[in-house]
Amino acid sequence: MSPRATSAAAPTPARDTSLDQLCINTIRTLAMDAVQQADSGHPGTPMALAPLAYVLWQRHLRYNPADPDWFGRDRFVLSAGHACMLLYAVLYLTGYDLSLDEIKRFRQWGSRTPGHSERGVTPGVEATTGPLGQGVGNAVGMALAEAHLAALFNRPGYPVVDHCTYFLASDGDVMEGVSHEACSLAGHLKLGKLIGMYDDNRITIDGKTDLTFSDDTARRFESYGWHVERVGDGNDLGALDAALAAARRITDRPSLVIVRTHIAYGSPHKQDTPEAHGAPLGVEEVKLTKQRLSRASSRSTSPRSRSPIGAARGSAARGSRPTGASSTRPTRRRTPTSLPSWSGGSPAGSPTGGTPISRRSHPRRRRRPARRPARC
Ligand SMILES: Cc1ncc(C[n+]2csc(CCOP(=O)(O)OP(=O)(O)O)c2C)c(N)n1
Ligand SMILES: [Mg+2]
Repeated sequence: MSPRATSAAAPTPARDTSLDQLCINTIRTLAMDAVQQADSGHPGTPMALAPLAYVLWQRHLRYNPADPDWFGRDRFVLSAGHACMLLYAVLYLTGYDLSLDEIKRFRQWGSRTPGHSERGVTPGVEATTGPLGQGVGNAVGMALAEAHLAALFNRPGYPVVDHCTYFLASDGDVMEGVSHEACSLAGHLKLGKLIGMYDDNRITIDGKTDLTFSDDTARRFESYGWHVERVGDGNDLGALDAALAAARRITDRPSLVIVRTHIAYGSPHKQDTPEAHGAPLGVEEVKLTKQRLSRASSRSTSPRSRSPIGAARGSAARGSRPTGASSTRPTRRRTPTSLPSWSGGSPAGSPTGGTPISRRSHPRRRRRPARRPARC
C-alpha cells in the first residue's frame, strides 16, 4: 500500500493558546529545562516529538499510571533512548510515579531519570535503550511474544492477551543493522499489532543524514511487508492521529508511521541543527524558545482545568476520548490479569480447560466492566 501523504508545512511556530498546545509546549519546556539544568542531554528530539507523544498518549496508547505493569497495557519502547526526556515528561504529566523533583534531577546519580531510559529505574519505561536499533529489536520481540501468547491463550470471546507494541525510532535506529533484521522478521511474521514511528528529522549527531544515509525508508519497510503511513508535518495533530488510527486498523502486518519533524522545534537558532541533538540549548536560547513557543518562562498561572497536568491526567482517568479519527479505546480496562505458568502444549487459562487464569487482586484495581476496542 502506498504511504499516505500529508502536507509538508513550514516549521514556523504559531501562537496557539489551546490546551493541546499548552500540553505539547510543556513537554518541550520540561525537556529544555531538564537538559539545561543537568548541563547535559538531548533536548532537540523531545521538543520535535512532543506532538507525536501527546497524540499517542492522549488518543491511542492504553495504559494505567497507577499500575505500570498491568499486563493488558500497550507497550511503548523508545528506541531512540537519548530522547528519554520526552518519555519522562509524558510519564510525569500523565501521573506515573515520577515527580517533578525527579525531572529536576535528570541525569543525576541515583535519580529515576537517567540519561537514557532504563527498565526498572523509571515506572513506565518498558526497555533499557540507548544503543541505536536495539529498542526496535526489543519491540519486535515484545510484539512476537504478544502474538505467541495470544495464539496460546486466547479463545473466542476471551482475548485475554490483546495489546499493541509501539516503538519510536530515530535515523540512527533505522541505520543500524539490528533494526533491519528485526523488522524483516516482523514483516515475515505479519505482526499486526506492532506499530513503529520513525522520526524523520534528517539530522544525526554529526550533521545532516545525507552525509551517510540515502535509503528510502518507506519503500524498504514496504519491501519487508509493512504498512507505511507518512505524516509530512510532525506538528499536525490531526494527521498524527489519523496515521496512528490507520496503523491500528491494519491487523495483517506491522505498520510504520514516518513523521517529518524538525529537531529543536521552536528554537530560533538551534532548530534543524545537529547542535540540538546532544547539548543544552543554552540559557538565552531556552528563554528565546519559550517566548517563541508562547510559553512564558514564568510558571503558568492557569487554573488546574487549563493545566497540562489536569488535562493529561484527566484523560488517563477517563479513558481515551478521541478528538480525531482514532477509535474509542479506553486507557484502562480491567486491571490487571496475570498469566499463570504453563508447560507443554496445554494453554493454561483457557475457558475450555487448563488452569484458570488467576486475577491478581490489586489495591488500586477499579472494578469496571471491560470495554473491548475493535483493535488495540
Ligand atoms: C549503536 C549505536 N551507535 C552509536 C551511538 C551514538 N549515537 C547516539 S545518538 C546518535 C545519532 C543521532 O542521530 P539520530 O538517531 O537521527 O537521532 P536525533 O539526533 O535525530 O535525535 C549516535 C550515532 C549509539 N547510541 N548507538
Ligand atoms: Mg535524526
